[in-house]
Amino acid sequence: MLLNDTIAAIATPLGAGGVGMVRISGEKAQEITKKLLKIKKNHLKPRLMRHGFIKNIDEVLFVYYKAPKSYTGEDVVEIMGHGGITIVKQILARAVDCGARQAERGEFTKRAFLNGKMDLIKAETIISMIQAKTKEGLRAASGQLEGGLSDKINEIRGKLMEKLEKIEAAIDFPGDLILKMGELKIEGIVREIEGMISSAELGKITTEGVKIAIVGEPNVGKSSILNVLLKESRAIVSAIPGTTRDTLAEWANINGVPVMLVDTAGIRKGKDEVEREGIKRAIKSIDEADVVLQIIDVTRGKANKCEIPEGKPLIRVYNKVDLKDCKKCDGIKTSAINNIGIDALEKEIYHKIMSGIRNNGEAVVLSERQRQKLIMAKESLQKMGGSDRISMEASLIALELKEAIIALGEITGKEVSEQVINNIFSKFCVGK
Ligand SMILES: Nc1nc2c(ncn2[C@@H]2O[C@H](COP(=O)(O)OP(=O)(O)OP(=O)(O)O)[C@@H](O)[C@H]2O)c(=O)[nH]1
Ligand SMILES: [Mg+2]
Repeated sequence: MLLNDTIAAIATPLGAGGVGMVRISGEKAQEITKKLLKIKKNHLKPRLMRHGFIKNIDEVLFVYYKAPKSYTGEDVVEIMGHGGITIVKQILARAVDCGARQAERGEFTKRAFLNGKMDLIKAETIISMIQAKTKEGLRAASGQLEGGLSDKINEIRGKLMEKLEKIEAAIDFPGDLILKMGELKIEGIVREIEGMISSAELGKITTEGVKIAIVGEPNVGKSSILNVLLKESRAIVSAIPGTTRDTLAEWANINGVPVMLVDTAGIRKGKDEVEREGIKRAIKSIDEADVVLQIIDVTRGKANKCEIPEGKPLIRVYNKVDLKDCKKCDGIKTSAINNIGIDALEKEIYHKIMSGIRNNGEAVVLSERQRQKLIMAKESLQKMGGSDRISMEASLIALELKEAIIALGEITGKEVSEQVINNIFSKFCVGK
């Protein structure tokens, strides 16, 4: 991908709206804008909103940002027209006629990264913010925009580089090849990284959410439970066993955590091919779920507790308590049709989600890629500092240290391959 051409894209969603924006970035942004708007004056004044007409298309407002004080670090012009699909498409087409190239996904943000306007943590944080499903998830991600996490990782990386220098100096004096690990003080850094990894688990949950499968025998009230949790009548409910035949997934917000609820076909010996396929899918969704809700009908005596794999977080939900009390039930008691026990169920779901992680209240939002790198850095450092190894050859220590330094550099983007960069920015939309 070239950096020296000028790109353009529609920056607002394609649909009818109040405003639609086309963004242009690159050396020729000014020149293209002048052609587009038929402006004669030699220079556009930076950061001043102006008014103009694009012939046969629209009446617009536009702002010029002079490099490097722009989102991408290049000359940028943002043109705002009335929000109509044809209008913005036509403005973009005209910009292309005037010399711009249509931008690829995430190309504006990629340029911002390559021009040093932001590191990869910020770029990936922006993806998380755009995808945030709850305000809690958004808050966790946006708190990172100011750069606290980048600072922390850069600081750790800096400390490790200092240690590496010391060790490399020692290697130059063969007499001192054995180092005392204690003198390196690696444990504190390992603990710091561990703290970040566990905070990242919380960050992942609040931004990406978790998957919950609702399973049980036919007719126990699985779809009814889904509907009350969603507060809408999403799934078909009927007294006929075997109503739900396919899996049905829908996002809900439970105490700020985005939760994908998956309603499934009742598990029994399937009567026909379609039902058997539905049951297969139900069993598969148990596998894929982070938490399983097993719904049991209290009127039906001994519950058929279908096989839930050992270790899978499980909540037993005894439903239809309006019909029959259930004193010895070891779970949450509900009546889906009377909205009884639903608050308790939501609390229990939240509790189960959070109990799986170490929660120190601080959420760090990292992509899976970044989390893996943090784990790699930690493991390299731990290889150096095992308690059974009081001493280790300096050249080996240096090797592990370098690994950790590279892994941390890959998180912020200081050391990262072009392929990784392309992969990250392809997750953005066009125009971002
Ligand atoms: N009395 C009572 N009836 C309920 C309750 N929850 C669900 N039902 C009824 O039980 C029947 C089955 O409910 P569904 O939600 O369709 O059950 P399901 O588990 O999804 O059933 P399948 O999709 O066939 O596996 C319906 O007639 C519901 O109205 C409850 O708490 N109390
Ligand atoms: Mg159902």
